[in-house]
Amino acid sequence: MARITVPAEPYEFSFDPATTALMCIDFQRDFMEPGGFGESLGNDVSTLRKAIEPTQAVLTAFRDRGWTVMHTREGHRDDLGDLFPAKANRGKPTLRIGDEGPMGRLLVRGSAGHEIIPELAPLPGETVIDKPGKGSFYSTDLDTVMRAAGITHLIVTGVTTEVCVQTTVREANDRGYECLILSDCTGSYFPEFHKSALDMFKAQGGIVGWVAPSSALLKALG
Ligand code: C5J
Repeated sequence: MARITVPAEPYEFSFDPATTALMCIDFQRDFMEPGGFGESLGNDVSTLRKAIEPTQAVLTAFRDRGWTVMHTREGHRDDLGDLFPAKANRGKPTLRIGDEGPMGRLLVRGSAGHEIIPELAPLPGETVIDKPGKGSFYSTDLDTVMRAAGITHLIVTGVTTEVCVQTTVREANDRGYECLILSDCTGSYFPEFHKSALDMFKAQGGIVGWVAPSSALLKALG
């Protein structure tokens, strides 16, 4: 397939759609909607919602062309056997992972809050990776699935920029994947962390990846 070149920072990002996946990281109700895990930590979840519309446009572009789309979800086993005390107790929250909330048990697989928001819901045939950690490679088969599909490049969207997106991009970079992070298709509860995470990705010649707005990608696609 012909390569596509996107104006990006620190310099243009070039990819072959046949070896590229669109990654949608943790667009779950637990992070994006009132009553979920994100709000239980004291966050204003409305800050993440501006990433939805641009991500929908990129998803549509990939789906219309039949290109690879993958989703991740952060969450735990029903018996919480994959939840370390270090994660469960961090911050001494009033509600912990596994506790009952308005959308079911917080960050537990199978609960309503663990689902991806309807606006960005996976379609049949799209890979969904369930992960217990922040990074999408830790304790999952994502690397195997991507290598089997011949994927070498990732176009990254998701929440939150400085937590699961950043951890995943760093893990991907160390495994040899080239990552373009779409600045407006990611979001954080903390605008300053969003900005500094994006700045870090592209610093030092793109030490972990490239950054561009979704408009630059969509324009490059024509
Ligand atoms: C967090 C995530 N923030 N998906 N998870 O705990 O970024």
